[in-house]
Amino acid sequence: VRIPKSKVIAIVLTFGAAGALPGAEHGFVDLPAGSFALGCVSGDDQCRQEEAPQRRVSVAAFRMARHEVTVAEFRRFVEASQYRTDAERGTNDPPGCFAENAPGISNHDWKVLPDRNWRNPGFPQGDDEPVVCVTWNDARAYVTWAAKASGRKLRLPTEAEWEYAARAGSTAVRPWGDSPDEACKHANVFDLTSRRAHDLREWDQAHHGCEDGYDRTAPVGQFAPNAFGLYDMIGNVWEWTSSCAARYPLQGPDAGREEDCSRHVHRGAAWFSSPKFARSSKRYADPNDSAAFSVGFRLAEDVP
Ligand SMILES: [Ca+2]
Ligand SMILES: [Ca+2]
Repeated sequence: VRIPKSKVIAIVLTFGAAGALPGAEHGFVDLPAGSFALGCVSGDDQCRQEEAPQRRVSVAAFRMARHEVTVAEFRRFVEASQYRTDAERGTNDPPGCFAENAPGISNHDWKVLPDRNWRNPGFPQGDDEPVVCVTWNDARAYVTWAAKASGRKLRLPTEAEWEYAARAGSTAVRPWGDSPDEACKHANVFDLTSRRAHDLREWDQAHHGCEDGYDRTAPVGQFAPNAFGLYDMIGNVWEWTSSCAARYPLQGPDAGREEDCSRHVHRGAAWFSSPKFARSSKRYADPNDSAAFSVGFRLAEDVP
């Protein structure tokens, strides 16, 4: 589907004093119903078996948040609800969040650490950066709270919706085209900046051959949006979806799947992702209680 930018309508949401909706300051984009080819595009030599076969699927109209949920937005939820994340309570297995145990240390020392959580992911984060170290359970709790607080039909996107939104009509490997070295205008990925900040002598993943300026997470919305006006769909942080782990092919956006709902799919790769991960069709499933310094989420909303 090809949608002219002029047809992409930004929804400006307004709220009363008590009605602060997480994500509202950045807004949502109305996405039209459409069909698209989900999964590996032909000629993508990084494509993995779980991304195939490519299949045409239809998506109903919905809304997508322009940005990933930020630290400030997540803090408002925590302060209003007294919620404690899985990693803070240590109720996940293993307890804590996958992180660096010291800045710049080899990736061989990255592991789940009990004292890492969204308040302390192991590197400093500004309020406008995407929240990390949140599990799928935590994302669901946030969405449930935000929907009730705002009276809106907020939810996580399905993975089909996510890919439809990320592609925004593109049939290339990435929303901007096929080249990973073009990433740095469009996404915060594992680039030359990230490489300098990490001692990755035994790192088996390649970096992107460009400079995006951020060694770890970046404030949301720093890079060019895609054709739908959405920011950071690729890179910055992986984004939890509402879709249970399941093999392709999908019969519809989510129908007919043999599902493992103890794991959910996250999409889009992150600040420490190499080119083989930072692709529109890449999908990864993790346990519902898994937290990582590279995984967050964004909101979707039903059209009234
Ligand atoms: Ca980067
Ligand atoms: Ca992202």
